Amino acid sequence: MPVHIEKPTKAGGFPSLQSTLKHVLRSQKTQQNIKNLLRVNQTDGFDCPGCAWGDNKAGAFQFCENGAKAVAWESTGKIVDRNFFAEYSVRQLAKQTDYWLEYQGRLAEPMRYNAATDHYEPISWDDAFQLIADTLNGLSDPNQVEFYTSGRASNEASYLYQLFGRLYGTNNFPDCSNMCHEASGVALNQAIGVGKGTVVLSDFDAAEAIFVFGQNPGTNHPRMMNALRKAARQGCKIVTFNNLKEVALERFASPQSPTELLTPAATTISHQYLTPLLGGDMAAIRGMAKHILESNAKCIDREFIATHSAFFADYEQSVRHTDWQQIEAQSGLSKADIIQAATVFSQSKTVISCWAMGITQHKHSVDTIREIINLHLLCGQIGKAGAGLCPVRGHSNVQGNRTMGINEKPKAEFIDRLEQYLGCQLPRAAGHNVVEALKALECEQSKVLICLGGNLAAAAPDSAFTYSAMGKARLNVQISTKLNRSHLQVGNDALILPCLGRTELDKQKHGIQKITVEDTFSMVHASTGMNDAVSPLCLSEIDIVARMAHATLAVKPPSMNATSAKSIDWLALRDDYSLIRDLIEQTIAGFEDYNQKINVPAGFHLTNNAAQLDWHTQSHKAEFNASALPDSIIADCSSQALTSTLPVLLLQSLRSHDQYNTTIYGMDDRYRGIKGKRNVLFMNGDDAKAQGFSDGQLVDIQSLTNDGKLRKVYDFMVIYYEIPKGNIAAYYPETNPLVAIDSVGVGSYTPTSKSVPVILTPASSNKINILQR
Ligand SMILES: Nc1nc2c(c(=O)[nH]1)N[C@H]1C(S)=C(S)[C@@H](COP(=O)(O)OP(=O)(O)OC[C@H]3O[C@@H](n4cnc5c(=O)[nH]c(N)nc54)[C@H](O)[C@@H]3O)O[C@H]1N2
Ligand SMILES: Nc1nc2c(c(=O)[nH]1)N[C@H]1C(S)=C(S)[C@@H](COP(=O)(O)OP(=O)(O)OC[C@H]3O[C@@H](n4cnc5c(=O)[nH]c(N)nc54)[C@H](O)[C@@H]3O)O[C@H]1N2
Ligand SMILES: [Mo]
Repeated sequence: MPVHIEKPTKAGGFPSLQSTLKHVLRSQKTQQNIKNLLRVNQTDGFDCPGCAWGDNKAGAFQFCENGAKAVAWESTGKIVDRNFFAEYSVRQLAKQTDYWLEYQGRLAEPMRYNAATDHYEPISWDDAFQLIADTLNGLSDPNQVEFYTSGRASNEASYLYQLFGRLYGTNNFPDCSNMCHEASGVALNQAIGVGKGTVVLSDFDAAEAIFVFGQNPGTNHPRMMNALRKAARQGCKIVTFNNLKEVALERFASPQSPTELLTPAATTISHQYLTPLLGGDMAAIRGMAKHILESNAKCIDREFIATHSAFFADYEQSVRHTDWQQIEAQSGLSKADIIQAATVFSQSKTVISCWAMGITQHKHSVDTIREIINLHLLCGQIGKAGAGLCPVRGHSNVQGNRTMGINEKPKAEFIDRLEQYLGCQLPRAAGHNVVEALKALECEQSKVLICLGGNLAAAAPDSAFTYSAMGKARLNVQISTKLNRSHLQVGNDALILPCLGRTELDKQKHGIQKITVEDTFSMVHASTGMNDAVSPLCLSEIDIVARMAHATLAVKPPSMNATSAKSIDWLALRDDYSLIRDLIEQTIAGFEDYNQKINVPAGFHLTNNAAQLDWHTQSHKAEFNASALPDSIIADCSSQALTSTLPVLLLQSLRSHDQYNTTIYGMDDRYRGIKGKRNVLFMNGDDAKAQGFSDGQLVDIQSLTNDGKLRKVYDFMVIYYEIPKGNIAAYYPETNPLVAIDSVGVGSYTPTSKSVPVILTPASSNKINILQR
């Protein structure tokens, strides 16, 4: 029977408000959450734990529907304590869905896994820290520990965490960025000498054109929709490149505009909407550059190229050698459409390009982002008001984490300054990223896993491999707010350390503490919680990290490599976070007068050299990249794809409107018309019919990889959908078992979760779904 999907004609509007209210009511703390929402992103309020988009702290509501879900999800009345864990064994919990696990409430006391009973049991905080210290100090090599970080940790927490890890002796800092915007950091660093975007929020007012590549802001950065809506209404031309027709990028109604809220009225967002094939953006952008060069368009900024750039001649030649046939075939777009987009680019005095996971999670992501940068350099579209590059970050402080040194490959200058201050040597060899960390755990070269937030088990690729790797850790330490699958990957010993969330008051010896975060525009500002802690046994992340460090490093000389290090008073830093900021000020460039500058409501901007046309690259210029287009998108991802007898489709794994990464808030995806289910497969009707699949039929999905291992998920419902032929889409994390651990981006090591070659078969009867077992 055909599946009836009701895709709305516009995004935002009244249903957004309804949904906000529904989630607030469900939190069981309605009054508090209404108060919470009024404090989101306000002066003296807390930073929204949703996404990393910036705001101007200008009064009015600064939250969106999905920010409200994130706040209400954290600020719930339900708790998970010793009674809960006495009731369920780990084996029983592992059979539950991700939604069920997190829905049980907030983790409320520290717990230790008992392998004999298969239950988590209470442990005192002191004993937990002692266990960590004893385990770490019993290892023969500091590189046997993996220090994972997810992007919600504050600047203060992540700074202390990296300091602890480095003084202990390792650069093993895998983080969520490795699975997210890593390719952006790599490409931007190579080309312009800084791994961050060059624009600020006000640039969106001054742009004549905005290009949005591979991003779904209606769901994942809803506050960005206000900037896009305002720009569109001012006549700015927005050009979207997205594999799917995402409704918010077509028509958006601001919940803050009475007419758009209450009538069918909405603002048309995209001037042009292109639907390239998965992984085909590099070809499309190359086509734009080719048209601009071939037509010798006026926008070519010869002066900028001569003064500020290197390797233009190589690039020009590479573009001339790329033929239109390959461009059209690989992008799936017509030459005419590409020329239309190129014309918007070339005729606009100021252009911003934004991008997110649709660009970064492919095999050739680094080259694709280099091509976006090439186009901007060609037309001098960087370092002036209204123009520049904007990788739109995901987690609310993921950019700040990197600034604070959460990086498995720290820059030499960063280590130099830390060493100078500390008076000791720190490790310099590159540590492990996420994929390397999992592999090291799997072969038992690494023995301990510590996670500052996040849900590595469900976020990482190749679930079977990841579960096995995490289960081999001698000790698995999870610092978390909610129960999730990472707590269930237990071998010998594991700890759940419950922490405060953003919304909660953080009281320490020296009073109520604020923390700081950095948004996607490099604005650093303060955040203060307002609710009482969900349980007196929850500690702040900073407290937990400081006490781990204190317990571990007190008995040994700091760092197994270090000699006469300045001693760090971890507990004093924990008592007064302004002392951590003083330490940051002394050891990281750009944080002068840190404590004073965060008293300003909107905070302060970290200097971006590239935005000032100061290029910290090898050549001291902005560098063009002359890579040729990949030979083939599918075959580059899997050699098996060439010999398959069944049609090979390319799968992207993406987010629904009701989830935050591995946190599932509900079963709907309103903007795509999906209700009550997540095991759906968006498929072109012609592709489906060619294989005899009817709308609503259940199929199994098997990925084609290089190692020949069977990776399969079961019972996905085919939904006939507007998507380019040859491409399919399904939700993450349900499709993570399909992404092979070795399938990573060139130069970025990011799992290629937006290009997974797969084959489909009618649903079979014998299935063992790896996700819940
Ligand atoms: N509510 C909510 N907010 C979030 C998150 C969340 O899960 N929920 N996650 C946060 C995090 S960590 C991140 S990184 C961001 C993620 O934000 P997004 O990057 O918007 O996240 P995805 O859902 O992965 O969406 C990818 C988009 O790219 C498109 N796409 C996929 N492949 C291609 C391609 O090859 N070419 C083109 N042109 N388009 C493509 C997809 O159709 C989809 O619209 O959001 C952050 N904000
Ligand atoms: N197939 C596929 N895989 C992907 C992606 C994809 O698009 N497709 N996207 C990738 C991306 S972009 C990312 S960023 C990663 C996400 O990877 P992670 O950042 O590791 O995962 P999250 O789901 O954001 O983590 C959710 C958990 O964080 C904890 N938490 C929430 N708030 C706090 C807090 O304030 N403090 C602490 N300590 N813990 C907290 C809760 O316990 C919750 O269960 O997944 C990646 N994996
Ligand atoms: Mo992300």
